[in-house]
Amino acid sequence: DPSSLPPGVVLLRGWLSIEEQVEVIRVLRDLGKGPGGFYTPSYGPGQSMHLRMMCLGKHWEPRSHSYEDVRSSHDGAIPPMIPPILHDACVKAAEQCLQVSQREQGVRMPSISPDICLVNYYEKSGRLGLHQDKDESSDSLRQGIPVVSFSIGDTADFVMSRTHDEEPQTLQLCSGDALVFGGPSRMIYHGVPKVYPGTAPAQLLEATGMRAGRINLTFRQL
Ligand code: MD5
Ligand code: FE
Repeated sequence: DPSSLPPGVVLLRGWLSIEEQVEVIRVLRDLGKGPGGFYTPSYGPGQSMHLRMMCLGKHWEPRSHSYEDVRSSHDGAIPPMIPPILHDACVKAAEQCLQVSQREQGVRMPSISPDICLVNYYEKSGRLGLHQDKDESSDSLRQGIPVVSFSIGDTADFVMSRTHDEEPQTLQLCSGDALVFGGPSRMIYHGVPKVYPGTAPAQLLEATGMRAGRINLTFRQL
């Protein structure tokens, strides 16, 4: 029930067609061949994240919770630019979500001009603990500039809660879904406790040769 989502959170089920999802996978594969491809981020010794990541536009540095021009704690690679096709898909999804949130939730959110796209790759046991996205500028956070995300591949449980103690609300994110968080929900706690292997659309696997796993793209304005 989308009307039960917190104000500023909008879910567009099946926003990306299978053809668009296939194109995104192709673009990411090409980028992954060069420097700046997928790696396992780590907060420090013995503190690796349970996913692989590729940063586009900027590097997100877990050790300092900051954005940098190079992968300083990893290999010094410079992140690839955000390809125009992904940039445009982000802006288009955001525009639709802003309309929906204004109409259905009475919430006004600014648009987004994305500076970074984090690509998270979750394998079978991939997960992401409960956290807030708060490494962007105080201006960006204060204005509630939304974060836009696209899910591709296996279905995942996604949890969110307004405070650390409240019982989280669980949602399933499926291949092609777009999720936007902004306005009063920009600082909401969220995480990905579980992915369901083997749930990706057969057409996507056939067209890409993609194996099990979930890809999530999040776009942010710094
Ligand atoms: C994911 N990614 O599925 C998750 C959630 C991340 C991250 O949380 O920080 O890379 S995608 C939905 C999302 C994205 C950004 C912010 C919020 C939710 N939020 O503020 O709740 O890989
Ligand atoms: Fe996050």
